[in-house]
Amino acid sequence: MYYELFLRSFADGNGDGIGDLRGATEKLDYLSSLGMDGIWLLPIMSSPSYHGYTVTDFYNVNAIYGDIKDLRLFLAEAHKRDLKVILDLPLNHTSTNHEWFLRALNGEKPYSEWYLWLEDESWLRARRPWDRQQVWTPIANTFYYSLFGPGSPDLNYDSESLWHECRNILSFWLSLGFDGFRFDAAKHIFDFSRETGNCEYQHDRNITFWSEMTSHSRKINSEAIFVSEVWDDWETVEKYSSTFGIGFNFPLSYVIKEAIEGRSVQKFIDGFRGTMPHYFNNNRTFESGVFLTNHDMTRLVTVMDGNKDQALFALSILMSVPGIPFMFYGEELGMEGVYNELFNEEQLEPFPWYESGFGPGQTEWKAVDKNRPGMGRSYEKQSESNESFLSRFRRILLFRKERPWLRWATVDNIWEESGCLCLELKQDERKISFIYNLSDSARSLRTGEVVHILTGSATTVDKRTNLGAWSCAVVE
Ligand code: ACG
Repeated sequence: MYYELFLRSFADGNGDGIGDLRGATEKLDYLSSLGMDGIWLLPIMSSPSYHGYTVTDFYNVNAIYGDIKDLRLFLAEAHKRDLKVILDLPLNHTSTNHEWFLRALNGEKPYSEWYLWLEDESWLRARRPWDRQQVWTPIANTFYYSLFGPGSPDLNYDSESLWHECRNILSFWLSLGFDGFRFDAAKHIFDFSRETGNCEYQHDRNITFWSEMTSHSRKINSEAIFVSEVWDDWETVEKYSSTFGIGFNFPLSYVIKEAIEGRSVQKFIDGFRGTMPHYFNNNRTFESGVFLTNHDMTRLVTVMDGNKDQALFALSILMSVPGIPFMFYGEELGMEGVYNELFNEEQLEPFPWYESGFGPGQTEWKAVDKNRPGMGRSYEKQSESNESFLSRFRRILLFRKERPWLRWATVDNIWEESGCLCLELKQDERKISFIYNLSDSARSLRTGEVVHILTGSATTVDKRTNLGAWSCAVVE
């Protein structure tokens, strides 16, 4: 299990109100107590943006987070606790303030070749595939290609010397002790076609690029971990995943949430078959990075309209599917937040350590709105009770932690019975069944002896189980 950590909002180690590496180092025991095996660190390189995806120096830590020494300590302390750490690396673009871009504007080589400039007026008609936004930004007498907006000019990987630079970047971070990378925007390396003058994903060329980068990394650390961010349908995710070893399963995150919203077992079964086909057999060439939400999405409790039982139910489903679960920071507290593309700080609010909103380590870099003091959402408040959202959430995580074999399990069967969803998994001699009630009222069905209630309530009498609303029972 991996924890997706946004340093700025997590824990402050130097009293400036901004989360940093020292602060996060202090909280590693907390992450271990949640059952985590690793951390996905959102970008930490020098950057003018709060999210860090527009980089100004690929070989340095953003000064607000600390320095290389702080990073080494963070990595060493994480490793002491058997926590792997992967770095989010946005190689698709830079900041407009990156020296490379500034020198490119001056016409200096090789930098001028490292970005994409308008060569034909007709290219201006190109639009971003998913929302039809324009992709060319005017500057001086020309335009540069910038799929993610004017602040992030795309790098042009037609240039050989850029590939060389990327290999150096990977070597740099791996030598510092990172265990691998979450490769940002993996399908975007080549996403503009000179031939048609349109945005078009060139999947084969992208995969060639990533094969080169991952094999280079494996020469430095043969066990390096790579996770691809390919936000797309299942077929596209699958195309890329073998190269990386782990591919984020975006479609599954929708299937789980939509099935709950629609209270539809059939929707889940159809979606699951479509988004996890590789888990029905043993011959896998990659694993799924499974998750419910991330920093580009509305938070879990908010999606569930504030219904915490449904949120825990969603987590129970996630914790029973094969693959590697990833969890966005703060979801364990039931933090709320709506994703807003233009101002996406909304779901990045400071992690509330204290009920008063203040105290040592608390970050205060932005105003809080959805997760205010006194709402009972803090770590402090929720640690007082065994029945708090945090305590219930943690128990579900620990259930998974105690069954590491589920990562490699095969799905034996998935079916509907008496309005409930049943999922059976196996590996060698091991077998486990999950029974979920995706509805607002109790259901009764024939089962084996329930040994564990992952969330909600269940009672078994004479092999008949009465399963409460939004409950998940386990027969093992
Ligand atoms: C990554 C990071 C994100 C970051 C960047 C840029 C990339 O996680 O935080 O932005 O460094 C697209 C890209 C992703 C990208 C997101 C934000 N994420 O592919 O790599 O945008 C469709 C498209 C997707 C698209 C998604 C966005 O297919 O490509 O993601 O919409 O909503 C079904 C469909 C599926 C569809 C979904 C959603 O599932 O099957 O195809 O996805 O529905 O409709 C950061 C900041 C930004 C800043 C940028 C420079 O967060 O604010 O601008 O950096």
